[in-house]
Amino acid sequence: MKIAIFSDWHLGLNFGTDLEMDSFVQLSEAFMQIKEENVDFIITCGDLFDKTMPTHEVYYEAISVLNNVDIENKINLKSRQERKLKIPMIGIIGNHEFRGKDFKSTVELLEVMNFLRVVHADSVTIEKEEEKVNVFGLSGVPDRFAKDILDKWNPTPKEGYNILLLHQSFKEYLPFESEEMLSLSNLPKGFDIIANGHLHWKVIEPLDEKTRFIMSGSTVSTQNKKIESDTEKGFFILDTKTNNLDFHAIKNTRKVFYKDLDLKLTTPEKTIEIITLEIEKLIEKKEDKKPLLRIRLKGELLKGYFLKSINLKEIEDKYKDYFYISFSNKIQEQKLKESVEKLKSIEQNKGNLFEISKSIFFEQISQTNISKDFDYQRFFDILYNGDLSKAKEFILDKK
Ligand SMILES: [Mn+2]
Repeated sequence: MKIAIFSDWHLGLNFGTDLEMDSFVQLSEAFMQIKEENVDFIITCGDLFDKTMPTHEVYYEAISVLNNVDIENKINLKSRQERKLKIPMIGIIGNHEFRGKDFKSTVELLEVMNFLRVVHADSVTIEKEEEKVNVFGLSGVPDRFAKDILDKWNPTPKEGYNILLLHQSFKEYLPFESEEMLSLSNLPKGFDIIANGHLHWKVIEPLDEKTRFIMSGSTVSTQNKKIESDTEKGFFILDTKTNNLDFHAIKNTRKVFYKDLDLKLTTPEKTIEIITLEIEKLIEKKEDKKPLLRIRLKGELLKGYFLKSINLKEIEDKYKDYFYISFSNKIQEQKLKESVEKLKSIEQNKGNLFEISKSIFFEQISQTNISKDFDYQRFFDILYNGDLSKAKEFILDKK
């Protein structure tokens, strides 16, 4: 059988902005490409919608896209309510849709409209001619429970080709270590394909002789992450007879540029200059659709300069005809950094609190326009003793 494997459509992403139709347009384009591939059914690994409770406008666009999908249900795939589906599609619920077990999710709403079959801690078997494909699915669960739930459910491959759908974080793909997250080594054995959603970039990783772990990634660009900007948006086509797995990039997607700028001891003017230079270099590359430009800033401002002087809005406005620019600004002020370090040293040396507060006080007050012969030491002592009326008198007297 031929199967299209998707994840993370995030329908309704950026709704209410210029980019509001991207999630729908790119998914429609993907469905058109699938039509030519003559697939038997579609798999989707969660996060079909971006918001837990989308607006009617988002539903309207989503249902319009699904109504236009032209893939005949030749395999007689039915929903859990035993109704024949309009699209032969199997899916799980992602973290973006989960509302608690007492509530219906958007994916279950699509199921009751006969657009897909939901599998949660369950499996469904598709038969066509001599072939059997078993699709097992577990909707996205909180990472700290994932291992226990998976162990308890203990999905066991059956006769035929076996696919497992998940929507979880995996240690191997995230920069931060967390004991709570699943690791590839926790995955059950014996499956042909384990398809995961949740992480928005493409991955194919052979786990052993038999099993391949795959992530299709999102069909629309969602995050200011280099890894997401580096891989194409698309879906897999799996042929269970040949075990062939091909990634298909979606055509006409909006291009994403990504710039990582590490600025060592800079000024606000220099920062703006460097960003402008980088943007000017990209303007040369003409694109059909106005591209996204994601800029990540790191580094440190020279002493005496402040973050509020870096006017990023000005840059966004200046280049708004060329790019949709979004910034992630991790530049630090010296002041801020020093204060953080001082606080750290207070933590380590609580006995010295008096001296540290005194030195912070002197430093701050020396930057004001109080006259040079002002007796900081005495003023500090008055404040330290909590005599505010005397402190006020002391200042008024000095004026
Ligand atoms: Mn997602």
